[in-house]
Amino acid sequence: MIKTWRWFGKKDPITLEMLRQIGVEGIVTALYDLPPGEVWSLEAIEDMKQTIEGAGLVWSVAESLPVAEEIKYAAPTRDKLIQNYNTSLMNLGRAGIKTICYNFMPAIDWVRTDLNRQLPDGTTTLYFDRMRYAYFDCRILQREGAEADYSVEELRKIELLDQTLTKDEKEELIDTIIVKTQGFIHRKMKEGADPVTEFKKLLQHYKDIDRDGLRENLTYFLNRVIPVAEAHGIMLCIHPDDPPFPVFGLPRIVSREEDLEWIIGAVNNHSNGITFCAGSLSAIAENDVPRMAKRFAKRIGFAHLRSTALLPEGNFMEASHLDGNGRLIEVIRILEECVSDIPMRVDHGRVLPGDSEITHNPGYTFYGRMFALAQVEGMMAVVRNEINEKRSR
Ligand code: DNO
Repeated sequence: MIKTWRWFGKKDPITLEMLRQIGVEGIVTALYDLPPGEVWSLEAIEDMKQTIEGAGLVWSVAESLPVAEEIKYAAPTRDKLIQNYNTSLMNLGRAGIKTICYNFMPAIDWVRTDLNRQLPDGTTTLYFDRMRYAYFDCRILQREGAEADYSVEELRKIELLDQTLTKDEKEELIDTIIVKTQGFIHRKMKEGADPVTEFKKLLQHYKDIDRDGLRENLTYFLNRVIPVAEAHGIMLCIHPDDPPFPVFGLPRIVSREEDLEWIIGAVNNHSNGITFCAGSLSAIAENDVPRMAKRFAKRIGFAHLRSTALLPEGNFMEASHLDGNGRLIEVIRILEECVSDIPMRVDHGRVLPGDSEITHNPGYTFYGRMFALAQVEGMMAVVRNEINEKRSR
């Protein structure tokens, strides 16, 4: 696999020079200044490409070419937005960017409740605490009917949290769940807007959309964009839900083996691909991540390598890249055997000494990711050796 790195553009304090020096081969980036739905012009794409190539690297993946919410909830404007999406696809294809990552998570991308959970060795990691999430859902968001999603015991814990969480902790929960995590991946809050009110408005659009409805909207989208992707030699790779279960009463349709099976069958075309995010998929016990890698290998165009530690009571956190339910050694063995030429990047590094001095987006530290990349590189080297030996026998 090709070693790539998510880079946040010219404003990213982690420079392309730094990346070249640590052995990164390709860049994963997006035109972050453009809101979802807007056309990526050929000029803007070429400009980004030249910046990357000027530093001796290549632009391997566009992540994400974001799908506007209106497409996900089937607003009357969706056809126009799909047209824009296709124009961006064509422009990317013309510029030679052939791997594109997107997701179809309604209203909210990845969800964590704590961005700096202290580990015993002093480093910090991203964490999902089910009760804090539930507290946010029932008491901060006050989502209608939310209580029905929790057990009596859990509702009692929510009540307890209401008495123990400080005002600052409550504010921080809002900031973490709907401002910081969402902010850097395209959905910036409007200046001066109240995040909770904004998020509630967004949820309203999905009030009548269930799992089947969302599947229908994804099919509608795929039927219109995959032919364009195919014509330009592009593989459009859907990113799994993170975490892979419904949140805030919203349907999630890219979570399990059966979902991936359904998606690749919905439009049976090689351009309808998968971003194999081992980290997202590993956040529920029922997902056998290596088995999924094997089953869908032919449609995997891009890999996100990280792993999850599943904890009691529905909590989880990022595991070491050598550990956890992602079982990366096995995943790497499968991907190196079946799709050795695809780009991969590590994801969600810990915060290591020195990282707090370099401004970074949550999960996207320099040293933490460099450390993970070295671990992954080591696994890849061993696996490649094994494969070569096997093949020469
Ligand atoms: C979070 C990432 C996601 C992912 C997008 C892809 O850190 O895993 O933001 O890149 O959902 O569309």
